[in-house]
Amino acid sequence: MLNNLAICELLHIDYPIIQGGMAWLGTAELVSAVSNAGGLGTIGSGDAPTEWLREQIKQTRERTDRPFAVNIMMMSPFLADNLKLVVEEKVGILTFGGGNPGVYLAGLKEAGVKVMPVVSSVALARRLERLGADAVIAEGMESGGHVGETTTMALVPQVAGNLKVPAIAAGGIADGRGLVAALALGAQGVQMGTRFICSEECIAHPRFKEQILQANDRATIVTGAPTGHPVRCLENKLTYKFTALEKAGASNEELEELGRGKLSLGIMQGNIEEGSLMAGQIAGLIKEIKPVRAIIQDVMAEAEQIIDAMGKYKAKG
Ligand code: TUI
Repeated sequence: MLNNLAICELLHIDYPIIQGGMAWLGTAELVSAVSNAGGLGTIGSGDAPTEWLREQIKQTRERTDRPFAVNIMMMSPFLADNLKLVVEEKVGILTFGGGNPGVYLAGLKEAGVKVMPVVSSVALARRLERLGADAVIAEGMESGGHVGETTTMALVPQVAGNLKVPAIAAGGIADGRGLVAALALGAQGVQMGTRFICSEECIAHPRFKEQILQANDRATIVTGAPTGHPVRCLENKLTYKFTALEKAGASNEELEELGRGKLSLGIMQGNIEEGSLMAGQIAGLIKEIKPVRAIIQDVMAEAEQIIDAMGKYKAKG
């Protein structure tokens, strides 16, 4: 079951599960584990320099011969060089986040790269399909990190219903129920970030993982809306500071200054009060750190069980 999805054929993967290309955490360890388990791992280049990305591509290739992707963050200071590198290195699949990659699509298509931009609106999804996107990842505001304004529940059917290319659902998904819901909404598969942070292979600091395990349904908050870059994180001392500054009408420069360097402080160094702990609303559902293979197998088994059980809703007669 679930082995005839177009997205699996497009990406040459076994299961319709993509690992979100998280900055700092989408490293060779996690990416190769996801791809080796039959999903699509994604290197998260974030705002990392080109040499870091080159090394991660090399290390990923040493650990897997399965397909994997690179996520390019549109706000990266190394955007142009990172794009050049992924074309040179013949990375077959790219995802984009945090902005509109429209101007790069024609060149990437010509280079034979499959492109799957992350979108948070139907308008951008349609524009990018017209420009040659092979699929889109429709990400709802439940997700961690940089967020749009529409929920996954509302966004996915509208994106899927307006596009010919496959849509992948992201934001608020961490188990088989989420996968089945995504398929019901017209998506071809799911992208998960927070669920994969709580894997054995993810290099996130153990204290960050533990904060996700301790989270409940209301543990996250969005800050940064006044700067035009709203970001969802686990609530902590840093988000209280952000909220207070925003209420006091602080300038963009002040807010950006407060945010500088805080992501690695939180997720890599484990400073859970002063650092930025980007995570999605589904954190409250995650209660266990598991190997990547178990995460993927459990999601698939649960999804298949639900699809079977749903036969009971068929009308009689
Ligand atoms: O990109 C993400 N999530 C992110 S990016 C990010 S930034 C960062 N900050 C510090 C260090 C490292 C990285 C953190 N989390 N998700 C994908 C996503 N993209 N969600 C929403 C969008 C998006 C937003 C606007 C896509 C396109 C877009 O275009 C606006 C336009 O120009 O139409």
